[in-house]
Amino acid sequence: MADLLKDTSPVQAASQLLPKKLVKIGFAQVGHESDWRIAATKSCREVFSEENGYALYFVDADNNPQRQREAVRNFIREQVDYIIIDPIVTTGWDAVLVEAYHARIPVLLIDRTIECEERYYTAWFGSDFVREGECAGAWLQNYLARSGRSQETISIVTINGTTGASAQIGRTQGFAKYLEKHANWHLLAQESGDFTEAGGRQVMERYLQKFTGIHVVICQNDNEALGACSALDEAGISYGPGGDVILISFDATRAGLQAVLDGRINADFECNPLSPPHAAEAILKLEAGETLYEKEHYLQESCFWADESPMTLYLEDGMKQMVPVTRELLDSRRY
Ligand code: GYE
Repeated sequence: MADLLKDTSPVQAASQLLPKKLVKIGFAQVGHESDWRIAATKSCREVFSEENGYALYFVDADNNPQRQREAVRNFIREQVDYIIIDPIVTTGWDAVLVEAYHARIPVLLIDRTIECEERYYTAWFGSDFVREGECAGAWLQNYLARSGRSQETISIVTINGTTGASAQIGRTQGFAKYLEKHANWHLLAQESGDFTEAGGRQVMERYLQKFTGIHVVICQNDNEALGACSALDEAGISYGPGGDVILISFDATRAGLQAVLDGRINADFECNPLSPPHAAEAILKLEAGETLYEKEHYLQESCFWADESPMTLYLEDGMKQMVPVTRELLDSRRY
């Protein structure tokens, strides 16, 4: 005991007895619709743990924008220190953001974005969804050229994500640039599968009743793609490399990349779910009294396919190499 007191001043000793002040975080999560979302939630819980000095108020809005806005209002009432939102849709946020602003609670956005004045959020960490859509378009263009099908009429259907989500809007816009370039590419239909496996399956079933000779199916996430696979299996239609239908997906989750490796999905465009550690880093800076100068922060992402041969995508703002999915690559993935 005496030894202990020798090294520690009475003030320090007393402060060590006090519980550490936890930083209160309110996180309004989209829901639990996909593998990607589960990975994002897991990352958030790991990063904002009590052990790391946080009290996390976590709300799963179950894909209901109204519920998500209410969650944020409750965070304001609870006077949390920071609010993190992964907004289901881009619109409808004005009033709530103004309330947070007047309550002087910094708002951090992760993953999806909000259409609002910049002053209403401190920073955003997420993906370039337009670029993801462009990558999918550039890949299809190259793939068709390699298969000697550049001049063929190509019938395309899209299974979109949740309507009005920035991920849906961006991926659609990015791919649309390539649709415009190719008069022989025909978009037969685009319906929302709500980023779920059940949604993907139902939409694909409807498409198969309506259309014959679909050449390309674009699913805006892996869960929808897996749902589409079930519908195609049931209809006895082959897909993936060597199949009748080219299947394109987004996210590159473990299940998605496994499907690439298994020859079910042709190409998968990564969307990185690990933005919570970046948000935590920003919060540490704010806690230390630092100013964040940059508002928008894009995460690193890759484009995957099962082919080992090199393929370069030439995009408006640079190049991207397709990465082959191998067993080793899959084993080394964090989510
Ligand atoms: O693609 C999907 C998820 O917002 C980027 O939401 C995210 C999307 C992701 O449910 O799997």
